[in-house]
Amino acid sequence: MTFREEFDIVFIIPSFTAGSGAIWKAIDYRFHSPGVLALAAYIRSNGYKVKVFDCNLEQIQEHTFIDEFAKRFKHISFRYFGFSSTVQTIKSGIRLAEKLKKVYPETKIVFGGAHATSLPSDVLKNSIADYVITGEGELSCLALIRGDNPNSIDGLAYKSSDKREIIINKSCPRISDLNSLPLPAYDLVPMQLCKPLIGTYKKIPATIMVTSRGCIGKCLFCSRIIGNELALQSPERIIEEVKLLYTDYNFRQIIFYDDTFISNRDRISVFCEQLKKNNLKISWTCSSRVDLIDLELLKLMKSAGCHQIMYGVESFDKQVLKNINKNIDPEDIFTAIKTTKKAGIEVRTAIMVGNPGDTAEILKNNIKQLKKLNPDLIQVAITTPLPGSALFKQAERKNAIRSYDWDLYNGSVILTDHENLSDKELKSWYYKTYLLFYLRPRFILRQIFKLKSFSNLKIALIGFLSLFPILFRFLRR
Ligand code: B12
Ligand code: SF4
Repeated sequence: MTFREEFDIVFIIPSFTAGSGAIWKAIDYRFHSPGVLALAAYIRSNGYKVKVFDCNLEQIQEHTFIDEFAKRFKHISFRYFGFSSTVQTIKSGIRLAEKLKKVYPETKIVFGGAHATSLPSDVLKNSIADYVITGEGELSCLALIRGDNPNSIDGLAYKSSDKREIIINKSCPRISDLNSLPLPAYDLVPMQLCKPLIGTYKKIPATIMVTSRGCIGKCLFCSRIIGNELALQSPERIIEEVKLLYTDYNFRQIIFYDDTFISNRDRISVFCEQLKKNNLKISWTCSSRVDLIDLELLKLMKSAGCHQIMYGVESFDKQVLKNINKNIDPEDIFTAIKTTKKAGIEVRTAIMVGNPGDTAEILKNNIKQLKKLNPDLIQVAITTPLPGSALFKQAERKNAIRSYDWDLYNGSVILTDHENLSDKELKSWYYKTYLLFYLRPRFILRQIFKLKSFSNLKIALIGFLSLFPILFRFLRR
């Protein structure tokens, strides 16, 4: 007789498969899921037995998934399979759940994460999932595993016993004290497989961390799945986690993936001082809104190892910024980029093509301003009605969504008609923004001057080569 050890849950992160045309396909990067590791640590700290199977980090494809799963967990049975989802992994997650259910019919299936939170009914209707957990997972998932009655679990959505009805309970109260959560369960995944996106790191090995939850912004295109209230880890808690990654996992670069890392000036100042005091020689990057920084803070950040900041610029047009509820002024953008460069920190900017109100003139001016301000890197996306965003709800109300094939929601596909620009024009501006920015002598020369080692050269070459698919598509049009 074979002994099977019973575990309570295995969290499964499907592999991220960018759709065709996505720039990301050309540039390979992969990380663990900070949210799942936080959740796994919390469930484990409450006495339950947990595994994590991160197909994204381990690059396990769908066709080998079942064999890999059976091999890895040969002597283990699970009470729950917990699938994490984003818009880009939901289709694959649903297929993997079906495969697993065939082999392990007794195990209950629960979905969580950004996509399941945004469209719980849709996920329950279109999959064999028994449950969906919306928002932060800790409290609801613990209650489910503990065996609480489903109708008493806040944040839970499920099918009625006759499977005819979908019941969505009220949302779960937010966790206000993030310091009370255990450190993420990094030991449950092969962290050494983390691979950063080109241009976003100075040292390797590199990984990501998230130190806050929620965002007070109300941008039209964004799915704020955790909500508008901001909860922050203390600087001491951030340092504790950095130390763990530095000492036990040997990471030398941290990419802070918070929506806005700099939301509280004091938190960042103390964090920087403590990094220096603890002699943690890491390089790090983060993101910020353009209206939250000043030269003094930036200089302190630089002295503590920050070498790049990502700003969600989206557009340089006052009216477009208003249309997308960004609540910033083009002047704030100019000031932020100039001040950041003055402090010696690299600037990465995200820009969008196809926002409400965009015209050819506006998109042309965006490129002009980008060239003038000359950030170190730009990232362009076609405005996408991400499930969970106000833009998605608006488009749904107008019956304007062209496709619900979630694999297409990758930032390079046009999914709704634009009021001023044809598909052809939008695509053309999308490619042109990349090409006219990167293929400039000024940009290329700067990259050459920055070359200090063979690995720098390798990074620059990969970056350069990744422009070819864009150039090819642009010329083919
Ligand atoms: C870190 C991050 C990444 C990392 C890691 C991805 C990951 N799987 O965590 C990387 C760089 C790889 C990444 C890539 C992408 N990302 Co991203 N990313 C984020 C970011 C900034 C933070 C995520 C985070 O850690 N949040 C904090 C934790 C606490 O929240 P959480 O991850 O949602 O997890 C909690 C709950 O959702 C829940 N939960 C999660 N999984 C599960 C599973 C079960 C079973 C249960 C019960 C609960 C549960 O419990 C967790 C703890 O409370 C979010 C924005 C945000 N603020 O959430 C975007 C976000 C998740 N990303 C997004 C997108 C679009 C992408 C990309 C498609 C972008 C691209 N074109 O490349 C890719 C897709 C990657 C993928 N694997 O699917 C969107 C998803 C939108 C949507 N509706 O699905 C978000 C919401 C950004 C946005 N505002 O629009 N991303
Ligand atoms: S885009 Fe950034 S600033 Fe705007 S709501 Fe989303 S996370 Fe907040």
